[in-house]
Amino acid sequence: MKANLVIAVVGATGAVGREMLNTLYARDFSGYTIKAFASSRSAGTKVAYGDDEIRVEELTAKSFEGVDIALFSAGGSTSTEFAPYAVSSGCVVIDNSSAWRMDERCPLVIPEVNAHALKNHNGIIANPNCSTIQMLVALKPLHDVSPIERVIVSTYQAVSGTGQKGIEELETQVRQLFNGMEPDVNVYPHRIAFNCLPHIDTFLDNDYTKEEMKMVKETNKIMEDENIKVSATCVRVPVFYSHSESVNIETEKKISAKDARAILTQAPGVVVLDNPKENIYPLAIDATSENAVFVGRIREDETIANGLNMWIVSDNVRKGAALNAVQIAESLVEQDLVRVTNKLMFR
Ligand code: NAP
Ligand code: 12T
Repeated sequence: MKANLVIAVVGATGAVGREMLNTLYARDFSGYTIKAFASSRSAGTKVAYGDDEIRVEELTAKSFEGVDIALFSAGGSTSTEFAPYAVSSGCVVIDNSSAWRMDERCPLVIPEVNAHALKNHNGIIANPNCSTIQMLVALKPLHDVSPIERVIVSTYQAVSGTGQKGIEELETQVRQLFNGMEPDVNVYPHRIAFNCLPHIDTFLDNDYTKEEMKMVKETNKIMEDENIKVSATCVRVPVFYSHSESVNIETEKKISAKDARAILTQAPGVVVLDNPKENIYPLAIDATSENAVFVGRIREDETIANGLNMWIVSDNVRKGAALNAVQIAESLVEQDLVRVTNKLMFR
């Protein structure tokens, strides 16, 4: 890859930021200059980068001078405020928050699905929601064989999606319950330990949650097809890492379960684990710290002519966030797209 790029991780002390540093180190970026930014709270602390440590700097409007690519994962308000400063410094932003995803100026990219959308980027590229990413890595190869008309998805989402505080909330509640104590409820509206909450992000006027509507809108944008109907129910479960999804699709023409298995076995980024007689199917605990999207329980929906059911599992912090962002950076480098043409686009 092109040498001497400077790459910044914004939100470097968070659950996603740390994984971004691990992913950058593990892939082809080990020769690059890496910078780490967070809020004033952790400025001066250190984060691990391979065997080295990087000093965390406070994020300011001037942080992006000399930076080629910034990977943001410090929440939507930080992205809204600081991504425009980055672009005006000539730095390309890959943003993990939901701030820029539906902005028409910003491509929304899963490299296995729509790397071509990077071509005309304007400086900010959005990383989709974790639940959307793993679903579409598995559905796009089927859609290419016969267009998907409708998707019904229920998610089983890990607490790490809420960041470090979600992980600590589940840990603390489990410890409290095992010690006969009343658990403290701080992060979610109800206890998450030994429970399932049909509530991720905030409720909207249509009684769906924002998280559910992200899956709808992001699918249409990434697949460049407004005709795909998506109905989602997003559920938080007491799992630390990796989201699982029960997905039902209806296609224009019939795809047999056997053909679907063959198509997905060839698909980039997908691993098929589907041997029910041997109790083999994707599991959150097996997907964790893996790069792939795992698909199993592939079977025909016997209630309609052209329907399939499947179970899709992936590490939400990895492919759902850090890895996808780093793959976007790799694709930008490969396609020679690390440049900003209009520094004032977002000011
Ligand atoms: P986290 O563990 O809570 O980490 C938050 C990070 O943001 C920390 O590094 C924090 O730094 C930094 N930060 C907070 N406010 C800041 C500010 N004003 N200026 C600079 N840095 C600031 O959360 P996480 O799980 O890593 O998630 C971070 C963000 O990534 C989320 O808010 C979300 O937007 C996005 N995300 C996306 C996906 C996805 O589906 N693609 C999945 C998970 C998360 P301090 O140490 O200084 O507090
Ligand atoms: N609320 O990137 O809580 O839009 O699991 C990702 C994960 C938002 C996002 C979660 C969320 C996002 C969650």
